[in-house]
Amino acid sequence: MAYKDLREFIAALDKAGELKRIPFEVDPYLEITGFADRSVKQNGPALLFEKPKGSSIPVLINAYASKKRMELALEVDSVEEIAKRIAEYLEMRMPEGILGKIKMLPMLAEMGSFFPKSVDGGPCKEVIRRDYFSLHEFPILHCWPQDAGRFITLPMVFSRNPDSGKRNCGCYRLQVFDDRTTGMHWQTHKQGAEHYRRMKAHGKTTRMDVAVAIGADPATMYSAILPLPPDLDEMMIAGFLRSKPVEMVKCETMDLEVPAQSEIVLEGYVELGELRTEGPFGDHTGFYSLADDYPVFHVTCVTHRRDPIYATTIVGPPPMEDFYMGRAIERIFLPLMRLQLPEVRDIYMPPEGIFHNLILIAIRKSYPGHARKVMHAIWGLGQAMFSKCIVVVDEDVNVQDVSEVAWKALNNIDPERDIQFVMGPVDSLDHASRLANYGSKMGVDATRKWPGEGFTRPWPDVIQLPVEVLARVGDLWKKAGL
Ligand SMILES: Cc1cc2nc3c(=O)[nH]c(=O)nc-3n(C[C@H](O)[C@H](O)[C@H](O)COP(=O)(O)O)c2cc1C
Ligand SMILES: [Mn+2]
Repeated sequence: MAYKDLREFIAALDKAGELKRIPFEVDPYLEITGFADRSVKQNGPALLFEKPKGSSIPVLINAYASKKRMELALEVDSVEEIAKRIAEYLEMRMPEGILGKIKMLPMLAEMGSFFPKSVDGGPCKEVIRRDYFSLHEFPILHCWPQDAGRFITLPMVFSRNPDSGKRNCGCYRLQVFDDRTTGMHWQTHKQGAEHYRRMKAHGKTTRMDVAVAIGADPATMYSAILPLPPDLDEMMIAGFLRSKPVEMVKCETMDLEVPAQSEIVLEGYVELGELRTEGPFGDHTGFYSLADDYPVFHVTCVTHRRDPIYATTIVGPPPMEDFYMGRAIERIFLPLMRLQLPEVRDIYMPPEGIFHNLILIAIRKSYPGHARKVMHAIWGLGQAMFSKCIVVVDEDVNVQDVSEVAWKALNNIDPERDIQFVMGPVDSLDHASRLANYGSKMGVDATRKWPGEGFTRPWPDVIQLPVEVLARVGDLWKKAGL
C-alpha cells in the first residue's frame, strides 16, 4: 500500500525501528547537521527533531539514509525489484495470440494507474497565506560553518517547459536570502534552468512561475532527484514507483500543480534576468561549492498543513544520505542503461566518487576498442555526461568490490595507451575543472588487451588453485586443526 504522505512514511520508519525522535531543543544552525552526520556515519536511524530551536515545526532528516530505509521508502525488499519491473515494461512487445494478450492486460491496466490525478483540494491547503508569512518561521538548516546562510535542501521544484507545456520537478537547493526570497540553484544542465532559458529567449514575459513543495510521500520526493529524460514527468514516475497516482492540486496564485499531500508549498516566481550570488554551500562533494550567480525565487504565497513537518537533508563528506539515494538510482537505472548498452554487465559508483567522479563498469568485450565505445556512450547519456573518471573492466571483474577493481585495473593498464581524455560538460559542483561547467574527463580502459588493439604479447591468467585442490586442502586444513 502506497504511503499517502510524509507522515505515513514516518510512522512506517518508526514501526520498523528506523526513526529516533529527539524531544528536546536542537539548533538548526549546525547542531542538526552534527546529529545527522554522526547518525549516517554510524548507520544510525532517521531523526525527527520535535523542537528545532526557533521554530514550532518538526524537522525530519536522514529518512532515506540507509539501504533499509531506501527499501522502506520505495516499499520493496530490494530496489532490484524496481529494476526488474522496469525491465518487464521495457520488454513488453506486441503479445502473440489471445493468451498472450490476456496476460498483458493487467500490465496495461497498471500502466494507466501511474498518471498523476488532479484533485480539487488537499492537506497542503489547510493553511493559505498570501500575506504575513516569513521563511524564517521554518526550521531551515544552516548546514555547515562556511555556508552562505540557511538552505532548503530537499525541495521539489516545479516548473513548466514553455514549448512543450510539460511539467518538470527537480530537487534544487534554495538559499534563504530574506523573509520572501531565496536563490534558485538549478544548475545549467538541469531542466529548471532549461525552462528558464527558453522563457527568457521567448521574451514574452518577465516572470517564470515556480512552485516548491517540501515533504510528501517518499516516492514522490525521491522522483525529484531522478536523472530522467527532459519532459518525462517525475510525477508519472512517482506514480509508477508507488503504484498509485500522485494527487496533484492547483496552486493558489498560478497555473502549476503540486502534490496535494505536501507538507509545505512555496508559490512564487523567478524574475527573468535577475541573478544574485548564491553559495558557498557545503556540498555533495564534501567540499564547499563555490559561490556563483543564480536566479532569485520570490515567494508570493505559502500554503501548508495545519501542523507541517519540514523534510530536509544534509550533504557533505561521504557517505551521507545522498549516497543511499544515489545508490538506489544506480540499481534502478541499470536496466535502462542496458537497453542502450547491452554489453554493460554491472556498474558501481563508490561513495568516495560522489556519484559521477568515479564509475566502475564491467562489460562483455566483443570487439577492439569496445571499452572506449562504452566510455563515450556514458559521456553522452543524460546526467552521466558528468562522469569524471570511468574505469572499464572485463565482465569477470566484480565492480562492487573496489579492491578487486583496483588490483586488476592497475595491473591491466599501460597508462599512456589506456587512458582516454576528453573535454566536455562537467558537473557545476566540480571545483577543480578549469572553467565552471567545462573541463576534462578521463576513461581508463582496464580490459584485457587484444591483438586487434595492437597488443601482441601473451596475456597471463589470474593465479588460482584448481577446485579439487582447494577442496582437499579444506579437509586437510581441519585435520591439521587450523
Ligand atoms: C539532496 C540533493 C540536493 C540537490 N541539489 C541540487 C541543486 O541545488 N541544484 C541542482 O541543479 N541539482 C541538485 N541536485 C540534483 C538534481 O536534483 C538532479 O540532478 C535531478 O535529476 C535534476 O532533475 P531535472 O533533470 O528534472 O532537472 C540535488 C540532489 C540531491 C539528492
Ligand atoms: Mn526532469
